[in-house]
Amino acid sequence: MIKHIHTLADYLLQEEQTATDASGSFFLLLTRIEVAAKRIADKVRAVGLVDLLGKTGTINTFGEEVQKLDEFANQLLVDTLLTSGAVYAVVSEEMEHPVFAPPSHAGEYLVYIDPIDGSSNIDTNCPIGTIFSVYHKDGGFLQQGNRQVASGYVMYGSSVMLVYTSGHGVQGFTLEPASASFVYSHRNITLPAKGNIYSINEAYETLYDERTRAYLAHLRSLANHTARYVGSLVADAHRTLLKGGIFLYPPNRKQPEGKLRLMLEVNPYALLIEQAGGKAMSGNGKSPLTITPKTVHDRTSLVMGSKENVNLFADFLSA
Ligand code: P6P
Repeated sequence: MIKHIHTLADYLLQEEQTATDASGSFFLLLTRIEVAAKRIADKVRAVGLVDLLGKTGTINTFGEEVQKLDEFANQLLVDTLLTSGAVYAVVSEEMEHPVFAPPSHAGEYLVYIDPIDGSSNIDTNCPIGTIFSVYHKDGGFLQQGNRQVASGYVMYGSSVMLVYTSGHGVQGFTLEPASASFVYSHRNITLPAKGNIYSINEAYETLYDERTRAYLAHLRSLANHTARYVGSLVADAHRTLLKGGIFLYPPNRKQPEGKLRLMLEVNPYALLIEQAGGKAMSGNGKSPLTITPKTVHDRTSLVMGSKENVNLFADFLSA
């Protein structure tokens, strides 16, 4: 029997054929993200040998130290996207303001990127990733997350995976070294309704509010729960998508608004988790996808994962 090797390009073409308003530029956009992902993966694989370890010595506009790989990945993604003909502008965690495609190449999409998420883990060989979120440009730069056309991530882990949703479930593709193609490996990723893994930075325990602390104490009283925290959102979220449970980055006294970026980290994952049958909520107990951003760099808190786990946390919040 012939085994069909279904690549990302095959899947995108198939999606385009069924889409009513297909202009072809979504195919172009995702295949450009794919090219950039392969090039970043190539550097990540040998980051210790290609002088991309460590810091650039510069501080970004948010007061964060810029890693060499952050700078490399940001420039590569910006160049690859703005020359595609599918993108109008790029918003990046590494840049204060959007960058625009030249008029000759201006396309229909706004693309929001975290070029290397988890960059503090680069030097320790822990999984890191690229997060992306796509909107139509007509809605402007401050759209609610429920207006996303698509969102996804590339995870540079023991294998390189590209996972995305365009509103028809969550699909996963694994980079096959032999063919250098992203091959369809995870069809319609769906979270279990309940999981026994919780993921939170417990070093901040004393900074969390008492209801969050009561929730954590409850989890610890359960025999079958276990804690997993990489400190790289892409890694912690990927595990949550595949195994269920709950990921929490709640407000704490030092970061009362939360740490994660609403448009660049939280909303891409809120869409993925909801498309995979899970639930996401922000500080107000509602889905982050309903928040109207004030700036492209707004921060918020995030709790996401299996519905039963997130609902139990919500019960503790409202106790
Ligand atoms: P903390 C990485 O810097 C990041 O933005 C996310 O990838 C990750 O989930 C979070 O911050 C980790 O933050 O405060 O636990 O180190």
